[in-house]
Amino acid sequence: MAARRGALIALEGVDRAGKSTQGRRLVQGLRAAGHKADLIRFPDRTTEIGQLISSYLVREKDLEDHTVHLLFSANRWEHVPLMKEKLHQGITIVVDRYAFSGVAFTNAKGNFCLDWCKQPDVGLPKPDLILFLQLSPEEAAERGNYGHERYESSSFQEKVLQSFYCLMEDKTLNWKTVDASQSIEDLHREIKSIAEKTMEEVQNKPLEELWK
Ligand code: ADP
Ligand code: 2DT
Ligand code: MG
Repeated sequence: MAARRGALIALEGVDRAGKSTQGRRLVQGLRAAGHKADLIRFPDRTTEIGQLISSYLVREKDLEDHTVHLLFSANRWEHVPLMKEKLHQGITIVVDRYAFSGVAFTNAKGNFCLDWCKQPDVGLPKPDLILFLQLSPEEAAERGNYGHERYESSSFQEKVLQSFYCLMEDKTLNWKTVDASQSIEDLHREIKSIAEKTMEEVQNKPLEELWK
């Protein structure tokens, strides 16, 4: 029998819902429980493509909208060979944002349909679980003001949320919504338990391709 594989777990949600906090905490918690787990943040601003994306987000550089959409996708694709290798070695990969942020943010610009937005990411490793951290705009506001990066405004974030809801209608994907207003530790416990259940369920199943 083939060796057990790791699970691919994506964290999505509105700004300040706690994706980065929970991503770090989940990998830490899984490792402490004896699992092999790694974290990837998308965009990964450390690669050459990621540095271009970062200069766009901090408004140092203007990039045409199609171009930047494709760069975000390329920034995922450049990780795919290593992601697949790790998953097949039994390492669970937690991704802080994935193709769903890619689609939701570009679609929120208004002149890009969901279908066009999805195409560059078709065939990426399909997440076994997508955790959507749900938080009301009021509660998010209590966690601090928006920064100065592109996309950080409440009107734009509301459009992003509507795009996420459209993507969540796809029942071929394993979306699970969690209440992100809980304390960091309570939410961590809930997320870790859902993650471990998924890891158990998919360990002998083949890795699938996204939107294919
Ligand atoms: P995201 O990556 O979704 O934008 P972060 O993990 O960076 O969110 O968290 C945004 C801010 O909210 C940080 O200051 C973080 O410490 C705080 N925070 C995260 N989770 C919680 C929580 N469950 N309760 C209260 N504050 C939180
Ligand atoms: P953070 O680094 O704070 O998560 O912000 N984005 C992200 C896109 O527009 N497309 C994508 O494919 C991805 C992964 C969301 C990153 C910002 O970049 C946006 C917020
Ligand atoms: Mg974050």
